[in-house]
Amino acid sequence: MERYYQQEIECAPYEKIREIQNEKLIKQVKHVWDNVPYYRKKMEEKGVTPDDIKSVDDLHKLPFLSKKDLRDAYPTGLLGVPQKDCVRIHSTSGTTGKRVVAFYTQHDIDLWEDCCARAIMATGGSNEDVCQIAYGFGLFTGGAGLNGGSHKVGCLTVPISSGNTERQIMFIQDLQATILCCTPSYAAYLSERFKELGYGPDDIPLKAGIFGAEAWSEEMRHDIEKTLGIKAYDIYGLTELSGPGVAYECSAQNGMHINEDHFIAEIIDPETEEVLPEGSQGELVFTAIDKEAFPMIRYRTRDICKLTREKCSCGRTHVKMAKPMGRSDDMLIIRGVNVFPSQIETVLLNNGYAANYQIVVDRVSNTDTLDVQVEMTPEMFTDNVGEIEERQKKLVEDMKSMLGIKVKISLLAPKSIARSEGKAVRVIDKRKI
Ligand code: DLL
Repeated sequence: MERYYQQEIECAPYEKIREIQNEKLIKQVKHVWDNVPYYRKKMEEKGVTPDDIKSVDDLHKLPFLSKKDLRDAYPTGLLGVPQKDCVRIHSTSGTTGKRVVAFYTQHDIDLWEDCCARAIMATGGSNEDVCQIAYGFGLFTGGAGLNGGSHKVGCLTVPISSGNTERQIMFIQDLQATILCCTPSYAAYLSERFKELGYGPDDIPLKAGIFGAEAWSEEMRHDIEKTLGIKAYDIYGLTELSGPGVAYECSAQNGMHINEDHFIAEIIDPETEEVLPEGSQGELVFTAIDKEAFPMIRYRTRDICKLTREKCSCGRTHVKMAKPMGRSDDMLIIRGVNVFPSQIETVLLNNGYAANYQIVVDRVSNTDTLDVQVEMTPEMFTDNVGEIEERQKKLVEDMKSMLGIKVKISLLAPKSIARSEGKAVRVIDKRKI
């Protein structure tokens, strides 16, 4: 049986969603014009006023916001309400430049937690469930967002945060946790530990996982599902827009429904900034239409993906986004060819490797080099040089047909790459150091 948290809106006819979006967008543009001088200036520069925005069809007239704007306006320059009306901040883990600090009123938190509650119920969750939240708590939005959603659903919530893998396993077993929320790379690590400790899928009480915050492949989904004996669902979001729950997967497990009563999604060509027709691949842009404190309009996420509005078997009507290929800034340009780490992951997992890999990029004598370092699984591990060479050769060939370029493959012993408890670091680009 399909479960919904707010069925009426989750399954509303498209016309109804559009009506809500039109109404909220008009109001939001006025709110920003009146209260965010930074964005008002951008609108004035583009020669657009709130009177020009009568429906979603006029969205394209509005200026974009980018990460650079967020840095320039750091920390409070994009606030839409007096700071005394805000009740919380969260922040990105940005390693370059200034972090993004996002502000929330109580109303903003409430809507965000509703989105997370929708995501939990879309996996079949209910107040019968024990929901273990192994995303980090603190400035990162993962822990707090799903914690709030889990409360709204009425699950018994285990706010364990990330890390301490042995304790995670103890709680899952002792409290009979049924839903696990964490990054996919941490879920893969937990699967590995369960296996090493001799637990098979039938010994593990979990039935669903809600995994997001980083790109992960279908192959990784299958591996985690098999080892833990669960259904693994994707969840997407970003700090600037609230956190997890901007979009989430349903029982169809083939793309994430965007919560369109709160966010309007567009796909643009990242070079020309032109809006692309539905079904095209490009950069995802979001307008948050009912956030008070941090009202993002046409925010460029830099995530590359596609949108589709096909009828979904779950009954939800909100548009779906495909798994993002990665961020446009994760895209590597190797000898002029565009390479996404997720493509490399697909080749590795299709060849029976686990997602324990790292990509090292360098420039040697003016030529880009790409070295894929991947652990052999304990079953593959051998000191037979011929066998290792065969394996390397096979991966070089498969990478060539996936990426169109020749890469170097280094096969490592099991456990040589550090495991991740949050977002995994997949790429080391020495060209930037
Ligand atoms: O990662 C929010 C989140 C927490 C989402 C927990 C899901 C679960 P940030 O740290 O601001 O927020 O990072 C946002 O992470 O622009 C994407 O590039 C990436 N990302 C998030 N979810 C996914 C996903 C959180 N399901 C950035 N697949 C986004 C691929 C994702 N990438």
